[in-house]
Amino acid sequence: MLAHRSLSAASGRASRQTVCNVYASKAKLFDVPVSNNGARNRFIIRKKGLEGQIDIVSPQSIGGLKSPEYLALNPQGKMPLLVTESGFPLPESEVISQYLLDKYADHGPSLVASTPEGRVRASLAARIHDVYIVPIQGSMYRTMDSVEARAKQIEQIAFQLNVLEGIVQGPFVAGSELTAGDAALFPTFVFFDFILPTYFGWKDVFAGRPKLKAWWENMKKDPEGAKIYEEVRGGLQGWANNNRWRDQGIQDHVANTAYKWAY
Ligand SMILES: N[C@@H](CCC(=O)N[C@@H](CS)C(=O)NCC(=O)O)C(=O)O
Repeated sequence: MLAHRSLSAASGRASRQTVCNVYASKAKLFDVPVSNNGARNRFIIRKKGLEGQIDIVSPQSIGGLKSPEYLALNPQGKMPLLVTESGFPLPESEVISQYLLDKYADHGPSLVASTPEGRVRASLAARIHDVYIVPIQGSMYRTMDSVEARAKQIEQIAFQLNVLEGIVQGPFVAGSELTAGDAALFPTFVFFDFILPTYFGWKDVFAGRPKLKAWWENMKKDPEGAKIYEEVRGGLQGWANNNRWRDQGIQDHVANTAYKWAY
């Protein structure tokens, strides 16, 4: 039974005792390995050494993203979702990241830049990612009715890569310090790096984008970055093994040479 349910049911002394026990429970991040949004939280959890405080569990453990129990916690039916140790259900990966940095500020590296300029660069990168990239990332791997809409969104991904090239300072997003901005971008770049060359004919996602290229190589060398790379890429490889790009009609779309696919 999840904590907030017990909370709403709580009344009287005996129930308050139950609440105390529930309050003592460990925080849970609902997520799966291939989830790029959740991977930014997994990166932060590991980087800050919070595995003892937060369990990472699959939404399937409570029936899946669209189950009544999960929807009661996150009506959007999306992951990641953090249920804090006090039972508060917190969706939205960037909000979760900021909560982790705040709540566990004294635990491990801060992952917050030491200057206003560094901090704003990190939050700008995360915002560009969330506002302009996440809504169209499905064009790389989901079924879409319109070949034209898919082609436009792939072009838009190329444009947003150029925008990010102008934001990343190097060697990390915010300069010399690793921040939540790096955590936000890196897992989605695992998608770009795997999918765009394999299924859309891109030669190299980083061609003409030297800052992103240096940042990418740097992030892959980071131990927690390497783990995220393996998890997300492993999930994408699983999709490939199941012929996802054929079965979702993506390969048929890309075969249409009236549209440009590679940038
Ligand atoms: N803005 C949300 C996006 C969450 C999102 O789209 N999550 C994906 C996985 S990375 C998901 O749950 N997809 C399943 C679905 O939409 O049914 C966030 O940053 O957490």
